Amino acid sequence: MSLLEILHHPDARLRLKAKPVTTFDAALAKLAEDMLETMYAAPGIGLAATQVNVQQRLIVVDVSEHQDQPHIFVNPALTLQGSLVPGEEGCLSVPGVYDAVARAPQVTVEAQDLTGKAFTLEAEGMLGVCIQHECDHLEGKLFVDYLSSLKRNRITKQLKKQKA
Ligand code: K2U
Ligand code: ZN
Repeated sequence: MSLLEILHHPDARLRLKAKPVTTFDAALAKLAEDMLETMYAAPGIGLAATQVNVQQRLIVVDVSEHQDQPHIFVNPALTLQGSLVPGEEGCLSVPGVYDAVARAPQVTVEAQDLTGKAFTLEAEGMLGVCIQHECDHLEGKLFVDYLSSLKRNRITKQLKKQKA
């Protein structure tokens, strides 16, 4: 297994739209394995392929207490249910920044596993929030995009300064 480099905002590659996975092979399984290792090491509870500069529709999530219940979603498609609820979010691609984002309380995920087999999962709570956050990454969207332009510009300036 390998640790992958996580891209940091305002890297333009984080804004690329991921493409559907069409080949379910050992390379895909290795990527998912490396993404999980990278996520656990960060530490984090979710990671999208976009964040490691792979523009494929693949996300990994593990919100379990002992980090032993990984979920792998290939080509995830979400159906959101319920009125939006605000919650504190962070992002491995926006280090050190936490702010409120409103998300749907329930989500139905239609996805494929690493063999290409389709499945459906009903998620709520932190799992539902994390899945919505990761699927935003596949669209090139970051949680800071939900904040005011004033906050976003200040965050971008701060991260550019840290990188310099
Ligand atoms: O996409 C990512 O950067 C992973 C996020 C997932 C996440 C964002 C917002 C709300 C829940 C999950 C990282 O895991 S952020 C770091 C973190 C770590 C533990 C708990 C919550 C957030
Ligand atoms: Zn993120």
